Amino acid sequence: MKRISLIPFSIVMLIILAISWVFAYGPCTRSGEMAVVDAYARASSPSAKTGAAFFVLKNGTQKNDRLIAAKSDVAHHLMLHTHKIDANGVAQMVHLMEGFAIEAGAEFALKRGGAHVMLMGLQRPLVDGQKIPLTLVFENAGEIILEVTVDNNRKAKHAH
Ligand SMILES: [Cu+2]
Repeated sequence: MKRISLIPFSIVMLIILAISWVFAYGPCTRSGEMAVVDAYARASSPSAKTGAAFFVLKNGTQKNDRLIAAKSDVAHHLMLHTHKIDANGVAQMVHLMEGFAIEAGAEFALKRGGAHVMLMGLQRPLVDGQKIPLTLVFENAGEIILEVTVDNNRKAKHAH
């Protein structure tokens, strides 16, 4: 009797495992959604009036998308910046009016020395461990509201 009832149970468990696997690791990262991972913010220096936020965007949707704006009450003005090397070999920050493109199914990483959300005119100091609110505005995905942890000591992974 016990042996017989064990077989259907293991089949049910296999089906549950299969379904949960599809949900967890399906064809896209969280299928159908724009995901924001590994977000952190830092001040340019301890007394600086500017800072920056970094994160990785994972476009799990079927559409090419674009981060077109960022909002937060922590700073007077937020801009989408990237770095470009000028004729003298000096890195210059460039304001991207068109924002950051994230193709369908692709990732886009904001990182030190590259693309970043510039926080201009900080309304309060960025203290390590504090969370700051950040709203990201996408062309297709709409608004994503997140909390970003301040980490002034984080080392740049791929800074030039
Ligand atoms: Cu900048």
